[in-house]
Amino acid sequence: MTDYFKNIPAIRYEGTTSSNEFAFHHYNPDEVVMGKRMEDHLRFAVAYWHSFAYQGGDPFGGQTFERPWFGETMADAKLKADAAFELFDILNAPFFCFHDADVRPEGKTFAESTRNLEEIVDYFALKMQTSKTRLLWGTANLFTNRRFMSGAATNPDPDVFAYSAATVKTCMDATQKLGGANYVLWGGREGYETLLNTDLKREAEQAGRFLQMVVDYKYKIGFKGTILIEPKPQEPSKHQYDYDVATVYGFLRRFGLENEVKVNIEQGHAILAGHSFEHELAMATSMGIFGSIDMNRNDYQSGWDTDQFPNNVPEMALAYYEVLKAGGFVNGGTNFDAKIRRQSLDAEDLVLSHIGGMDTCARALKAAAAMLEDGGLEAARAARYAGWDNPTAQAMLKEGTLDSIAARVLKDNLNPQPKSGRQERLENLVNRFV
Ligand code: XLS
Ligand code: NI
Ligand code: NI
Repeated sequence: MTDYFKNIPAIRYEGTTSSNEFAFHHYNPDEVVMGKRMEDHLRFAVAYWHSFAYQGGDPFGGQTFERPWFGETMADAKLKADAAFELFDILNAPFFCFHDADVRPEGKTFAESTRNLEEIVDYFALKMQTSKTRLLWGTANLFTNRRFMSGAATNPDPDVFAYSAATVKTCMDATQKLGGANYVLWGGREGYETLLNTDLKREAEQAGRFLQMVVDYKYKIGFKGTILIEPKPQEPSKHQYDYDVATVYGFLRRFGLENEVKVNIEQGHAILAGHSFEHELAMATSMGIFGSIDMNRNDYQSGWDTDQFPNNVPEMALAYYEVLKAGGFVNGGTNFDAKIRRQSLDAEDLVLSHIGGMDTCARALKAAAAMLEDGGLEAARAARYAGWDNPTAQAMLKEGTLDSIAARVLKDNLNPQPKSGRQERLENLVNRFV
């Protein structure tokens, strides 16, 4: 027990009429939406790195937060774990996510780092015996330490490739031991700063081989979860290889891994790639590689990954619409890859940020479900493509050739007339639900 969150009560659903800020107003875990409890739909996870490891720094200034667990010893790491599980309990959070570097001090050697990780994993396992919180995903931090400055799997130095592979092994072991539902690979430094020193072909081949090893190891240890790649177009490296969902799909196809690996899609990364969040989700579901989401909010002005807590319900509703339309999460969930601002110093801020995130997600989920149940959007979409249900159209798609089609266009004297795309009408329809 720590006294870090003392005086903060367990957060319960009190509904929209309550003015208690330490309560949920929209997130009611037991409320059934489209036949499923809200908690089981949303599968919220607290991100260890933002809530417990982030110290409030930005490029112009260092630490602003003071937390009793900031230190480099195993005792600090355990105190951090105590506080983390206290927050999970306060929020009634079903899941959490972590990187190795968030939870254990770096050792002087690889062996020492691994021992530290194993000790903390055992400590987590003990805590999980009395906590409801499960592991949504584990991952390796292959980007903070200077050894990874030129990449992990794509590093020009084979020893860094080896160190990275060994690190991922320990993190997959940790995830397996804690019963994680997924294992995530975000290619933090997998990219380049300048082509003048970069061999793109080699780096891609290294990355493909690395991912194959991850998949092989998954089968070797009998890990039942999903392997997820998290796309991001820029930051920290100028050109990140896993630019967006479509790029990742191309990479998976190139190495024959499109049936083995799915994607973890982050709102802020979608915005950095010049897409909307729902675009990335729709791309992934259309290609059968949708896995999980990192829910946050990017600043639309800064062009940087600001990782704020989400609060834009109309946008989030369109995102959950894509998730629900695809059948909802299987192993995935809603991870708050979001951090409080560096001026938000207090324990209360950590709690209230999550309450806000969970409430806005709940509002978005309910709006998305109402839109799906209404059916108007899907009916309009189906009507727009109805011509393709015609047998002649289907035959053209399957067997047509340019000359056979040209002959038919001439014979039938085809003269297609444009039809309205009805965008504003559909936007008005959405507006009734958000
Ligand atoms: C960074 C990423 C990172 C991943 C996990 O931008 O979002 O936090 O989610 O490594
Ligand atoms: Ni993320
Ligand atoms: Ni991110």
